Amino acid sequence: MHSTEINTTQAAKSLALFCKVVDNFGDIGICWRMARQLQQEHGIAVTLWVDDLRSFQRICPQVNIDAEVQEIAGVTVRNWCDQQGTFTVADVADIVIEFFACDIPPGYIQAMAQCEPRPVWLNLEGLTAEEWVEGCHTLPSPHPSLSLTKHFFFPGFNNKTGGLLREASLDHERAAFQADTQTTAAFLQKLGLTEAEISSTKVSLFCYPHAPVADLLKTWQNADQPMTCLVPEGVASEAIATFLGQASKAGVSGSRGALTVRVLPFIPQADYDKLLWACDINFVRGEDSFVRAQWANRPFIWHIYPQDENLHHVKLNAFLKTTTSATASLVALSHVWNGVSHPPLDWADIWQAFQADLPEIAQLSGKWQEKMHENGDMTSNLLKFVNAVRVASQKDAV
Ligand code: TRH
Repeated sequence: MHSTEINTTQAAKSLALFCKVVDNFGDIGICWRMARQLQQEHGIAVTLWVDDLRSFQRICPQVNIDAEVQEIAGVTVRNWCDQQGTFTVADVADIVIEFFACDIPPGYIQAMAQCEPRPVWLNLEGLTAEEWVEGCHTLPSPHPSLSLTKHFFFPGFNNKTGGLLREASLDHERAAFQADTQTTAAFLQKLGLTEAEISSTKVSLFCYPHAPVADLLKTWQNADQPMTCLVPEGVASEAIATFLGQASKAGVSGSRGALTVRVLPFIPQADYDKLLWACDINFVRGEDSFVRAQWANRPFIWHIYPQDENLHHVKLNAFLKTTTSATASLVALSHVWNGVSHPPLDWADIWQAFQADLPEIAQLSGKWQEKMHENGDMTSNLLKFVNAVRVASQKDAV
């Protein structure tokens, strides 16, 4: 926490991360992941302010939705609920992050303006591969009336951006899991998969409700190899219920032709990684699962978060242009999956072309991962930037 004394050389020790859950799980998913990494890998005392503990509990069952303050995995979690109370400089952390431009409490901002030195204040933005991000990353934005400056921080896919969230031990854990078929099988068995399902081609499915899931399921039904589609409860419920002929509830499964669909419970965030590692192909969405799929070493298809005026199509194409793992078949499937194109092609043709390219896509994905590693991880990059801002502001103060 802050003191009113000038603190010239010390590195930042505390951080407050403000998270407003707009919808779904990505907002809290990203904040929770980053909070843990800051604490575990960098020893920062993190306070995560979150306004929707119920959503948080879906991805982290330890969350007590009635607690005002709680400690989870070394992170202080505070229920952010209309706190109009007066904050003092003692409440202000060395680093203050507002996620996705959420408005942090005005009283907190007032207290920030009284701190010496000022905290480093960042607005952590959403992920996009569009080029304009490079010009906006780390830009300062002075407060209109207080002596405070906020900086924009953008995740991204090159070293002109903040990079992507990735824990230091992730690659090692993923490789060990994937190399050990018994561990993988035990994980899948725990989720209810039969032996036959475990040895089939496994696809995880996480998408928004408007995805053309029925078309895809029909295609897989006619596959020449057994396929198992693993879908967390609450995802594409309507299309899944139609396929199953019953409500899409955790534990329910059904088969038609070559395809078995199994509904999984919505699993804790750490296990979601394992699901991606255990499957042969992953359908992911939004931001966080999209990034996790890139570290899973498996081909994936992204369902992008929909935006007005089809802005998301621009973002999707920006990514497909940037990534080195997009074969023409992957682009074609991504386009129909996201409604960018409605070609008169048969779904079976699109899927078959993608399937034929899977070995090549897997190889290209490995190269893409290596390229992303060169940018460093977002949390470390963010802390480097924070230190640079602190050093610069201390020089200005002299
Ligand atoms: O849930 P998302 O669609 O989230 C977001 C939000 O909509 C957000 O407002 C928007 O800005 C962003 O998308 C682009 O998808 P995402 O980002 O993949 O987040 C899902 C989180 O849920 C991720 O941390 C993984 C986690 N998860 C689990 O923990 N268990 C599960 O079973 C599944 C399917 C996901």
